[in-house]
Amino acid sequence: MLLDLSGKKILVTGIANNRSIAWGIAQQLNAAGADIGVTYLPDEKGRFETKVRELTAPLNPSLFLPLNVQDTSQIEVVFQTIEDQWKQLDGLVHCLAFAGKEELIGDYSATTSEGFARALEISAYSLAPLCRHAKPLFSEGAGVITLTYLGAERAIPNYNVMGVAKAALEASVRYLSAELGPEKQVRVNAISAGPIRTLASSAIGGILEMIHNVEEKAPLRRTVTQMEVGNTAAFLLSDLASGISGQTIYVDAGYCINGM
Ligand code: IMJ
Repeated sequence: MLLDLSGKKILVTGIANNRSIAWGIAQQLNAAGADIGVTYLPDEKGRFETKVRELTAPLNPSLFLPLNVQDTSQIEVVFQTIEDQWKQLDGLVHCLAFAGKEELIGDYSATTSEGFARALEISAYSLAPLCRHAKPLFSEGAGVITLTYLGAERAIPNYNVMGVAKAALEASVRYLSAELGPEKQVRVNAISAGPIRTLASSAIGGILEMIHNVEEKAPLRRTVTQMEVGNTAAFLLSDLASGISGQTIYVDAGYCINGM
C-alpha cells in the first residue's frame, strides 16, 4: 500500500517563503495527490500574499485565503469558505508560531505578561479554535498536524517562552486527540522537527551553532530538510498512519536520543 492522498482536501497554514517548513509540507502533500488550500498572514502591504501566491501557484491551490489567527472573523471566513467550496476537510496543517524578538534572547524570567500571552495565543492556543471550526467539516479519518520543537521539553538557550508555548501545544495535541478521535476517527499529531534554516530561525542568535551541533552529534550526522518533514506530514495525514494519534513524532535526524 503506497502513500496516497489523492482526493484529500488539506488546508496548509504557515507558509511565509520558500524556506518555510509549511512549504515543504505543501509540496509533499501535493506530490502525494492532495488538493491543497493555502493561508497566508495578511499585512498592510500584501507582501506575504504576493510572495506566497507566487510560490504556491505551481501547486494550483484550490483555496487561497488570508488568516491571522488572532482575528476570529478571519478564522470564520476560512472555514465558511471550506464548507462552501470543499464541503469537507480531510487534513489541517498548523505551522504557526510567534514570540516577540525580545522574548527569544536572554533570561526566561524576563518574559513579560503580554509577551507570554501573545506567544501562547498565536503558537499554542490557535490550534484549538482552528480545530473547533474544522470539527463539523472533518471527514472520517481526517488528520491534524502541527509543528513543535525539542525546546518544549528541554531548556534550549534563548527558546524561552516559545518552549513554554510548544509544551502547551504538545499537551493541546493530546487533548484534541482525545476529543476528535471518538466520533470520526480524526487523528491529531505533532512533528518535532530538528533545527532548519527558515525565516523563523534565521532571525535567532546562535541558530548556526545549534545546526553545527546537530551535524556533529545527531545519529545521522546532519540536519533534516523541509522535504523530510513534509514526507512525515504526508504519512501522518494518510491512511498509513490510521493508528497514530496524540503523538509527537521526531524528524530530527535522531538528535533527541542522545544523552549529551
Ligand atoms: C528560536 C528561538 C531560539 C532558539 C531557537 C529557535 N532554535 C530554533 C528555533 C534553536 C531551532 C526556531 N524554532 C524552533 C521556532 O520555533 C521559532 C519560532 C519563532 C521565531 C521568531 C523569530 C522572529 C520573531 N519572532 C519569532 N517567533 C517565533 O520576531
